Amino acid sequence: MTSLRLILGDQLSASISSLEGTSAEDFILMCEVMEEATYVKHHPKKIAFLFSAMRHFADQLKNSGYNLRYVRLDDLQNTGSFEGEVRRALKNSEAKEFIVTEPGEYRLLKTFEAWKTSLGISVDIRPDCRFLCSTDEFKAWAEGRRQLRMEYFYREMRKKYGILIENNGEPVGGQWNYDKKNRKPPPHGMSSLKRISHAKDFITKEVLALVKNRFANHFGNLEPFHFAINREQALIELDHFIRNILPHFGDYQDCMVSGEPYLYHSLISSYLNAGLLLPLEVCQKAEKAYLKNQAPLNAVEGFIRQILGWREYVRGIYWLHMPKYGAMNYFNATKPLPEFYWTADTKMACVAEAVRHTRDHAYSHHIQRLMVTGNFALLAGLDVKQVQEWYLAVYSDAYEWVEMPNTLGMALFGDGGIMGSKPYAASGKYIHKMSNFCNRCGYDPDQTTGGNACPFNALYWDFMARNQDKLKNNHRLPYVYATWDKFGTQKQQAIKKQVDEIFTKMKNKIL
Ligand code: FAD
Ligand code: DLZ
Ligand code: SF4
Repeated sequence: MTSLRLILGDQLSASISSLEGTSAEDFILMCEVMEEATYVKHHPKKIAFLFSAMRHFADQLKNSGYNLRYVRLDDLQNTGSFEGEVRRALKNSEAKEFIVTEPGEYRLLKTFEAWKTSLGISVDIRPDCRFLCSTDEFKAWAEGRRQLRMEYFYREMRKKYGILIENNGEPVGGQWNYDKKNRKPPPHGMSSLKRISHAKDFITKEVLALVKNRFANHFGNLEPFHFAINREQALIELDHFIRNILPHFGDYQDCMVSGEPYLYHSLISSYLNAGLLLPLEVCQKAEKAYLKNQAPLNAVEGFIRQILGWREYVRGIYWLHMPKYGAMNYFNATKPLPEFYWTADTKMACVAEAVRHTRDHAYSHHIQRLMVTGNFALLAGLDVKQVQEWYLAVYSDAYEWVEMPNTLGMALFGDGGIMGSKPYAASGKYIHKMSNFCNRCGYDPDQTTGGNACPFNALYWDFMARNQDKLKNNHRLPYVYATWDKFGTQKQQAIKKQVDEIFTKMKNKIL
């Protein structure tokens, strides 16, 4: 039976399940569509990366003999949507079956499922086997558990894939997790190692011109553009990371430094999420570096945990709880997203720095996403939908399956504790300890009230106080409430007044 097979922009892997069993008369469809490029206003670097990677992958498939139909954004007949393009491709075709690998976003899964009744041919939605834990497997693991803690899930995954596991089934080194050795504050003068920059070929130059022309009103700088746009280049970046940077990954994983967006992070999330790299090969390469004494165990274990543990876990959470997950808002957070998330125009040096990294690179490392922009949004009670939309738009690695649990669950505790045992709320003291941002800030991280007190401090206490009914029974927070009580009425009122002033400044765009 002749089939039409759609490959999405984040399904750029030769092993994708939608290609399995393709025969000579089948044809493959890939399309650049406005609907996908604008359902949130994606960062221009993300659009350029995906379009260039899609065009390179299409060429690779053509060269391998696939019968490929590629629709460019500026093709005159482009209807602008997947549905329009699939229907157009089906016209005058013999196809009796539509095949697609399950998408990474719930809204698209619903679209494809609806086609089972509306498309007029058979529709086959196949599992995405690039992930290391299927959605059914995660569901089975979650069944009957009161709490879905990542750490226990991760141990199961280590055993399943035999990664950093001794012959007797015990973890290499005797421990499952070496985070105690990580999380060091940044040493004075810390800077990162040189990163790889890829030369732009004709395809990428064409895409850059297209994106510059069509998406000029999206937040973010398109150039300089240095992303890998095919598997070969992504592998070069991965190997460079493993050889030169991975040895330092663990120690300084949580550091933040002015003018240093990357530090010792791998920068591979966009490549993994689009399918240029596969999670198992990345974990195995890192494990090999440990076995060959090229990187210490705390670094390698910490890195592997992010991919084999966190990445699979957040996907499991997303599919387990959608669509209810998307509607959660545990703290009823509804304050509008302040303009400085788009302009970096704030006196808070930490927030300005994180937004600048985001604008310039479509990237900001995990701790900046979590403990700066995410933490501010949590403490200030910013609207969870607006915050999620921001994260989905501004990062080149963002797709809802990974963005939503990280933003709503991890950063905003909007799921009420499905992902975390307590909110990642922190005062300016944490940021001061883990970064050098406060040295260049107009605010003082040691002050909670007063004209130049760090806004994170009063906001932290106010967050705890105003959500006391929801958090007071949390077994990890009694000391926080004991301290709050010890403050006494006068100090508590001063903090409340400080917070009112912070919100007024935020409204007047002078925070
Ligand atoms: P490294 O620090 O080098 O980590 C290695 C790899 O581990 C990453 O490439 C990534 O694939 C994986 N990883 C690490 N942490 C996580 C995590 N929490 N969840 C899933 N995978 C993880 N990651 C995305 O891929 N897309 C997103 O849209 C996204 N949104 C986020 C939003 C918020 C609020 C937060 C706090 C985190 C978010 N993350 C997201 C997770 C994490 O911040 C990024 O994966 C990481 O910063 C990517 O940079 P890197 O490749 O240099 O990662
Ligand atoms: C993110 C994105 C963008 C910007 N554009 C396209 C596109 O034009 N064509 C396409 O196939 N995919 C695109 N994508 C990726 C999809 O949004 C992604 O496949 C879904 O969100 C599912 O994860
Ligand atoms: Fe951020 Fe406060 Fe430090 Fe300024 S003083 S950089 S606002 S944590």
